[in-house]
Amino acid sequence: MVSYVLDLQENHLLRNVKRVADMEAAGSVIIDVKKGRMRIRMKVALALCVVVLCIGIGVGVMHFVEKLGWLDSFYLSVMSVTNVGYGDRAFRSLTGRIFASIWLLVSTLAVARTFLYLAEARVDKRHRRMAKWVLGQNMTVSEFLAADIDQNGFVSKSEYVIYKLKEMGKVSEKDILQICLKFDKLDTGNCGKITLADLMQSHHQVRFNKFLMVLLECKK
Ligand SMILES: [Ca+2]
Repeated sequence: MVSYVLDLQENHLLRNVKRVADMEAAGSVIIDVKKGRMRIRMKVALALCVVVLCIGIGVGVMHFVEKLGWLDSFYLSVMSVTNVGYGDRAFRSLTGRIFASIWLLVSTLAVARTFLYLAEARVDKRHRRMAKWVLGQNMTVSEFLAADIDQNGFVSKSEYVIYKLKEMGKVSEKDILQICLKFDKLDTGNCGKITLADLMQSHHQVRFNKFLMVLLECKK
């Protein structure tokens, strides 16, 4: 009976979470995913544009200030921006060297950022593919047994959500353990749920501890 009531509460909560999410997104869940993808692509494109701009500026300065040919300018610019730097060519004029000290700093940061965004895009793509694969899988008996965390013979909606999140690699066993420990701390009545009374009690306890610490410091 108790577990039936708890399940009813759980379903009600999950329905509410879904309804709030629906209301907030107003049916834009898919658009949000697309937006996320667009944002990462846009970041990569912008970072690449900055790198190309850095190479372009370098080519211009080397050609007009250092009096190098277009091909040599491009070669030295790419070598410098990509931090390869064979050292077979260098800036000779004072203006060129002053420019290089700032330009190399900016372009190195731009290249580093581009690599960072490229890695981020790759990880994001892998996560999306993983999520799609996990959601497309049907549940086997062994998976059912693994998903039934409290081993009461059935998989509740929250157990299923946790299991799928774990499979997607979005949450680890360690994270779940830490959350469980935090829950147990908040659940002062040890009844398997956090009540308003538990919350008030823990707030009072924190305030009381702070008060004690202030008192002790005053005495010192
Ligand atoms: Ca269960």
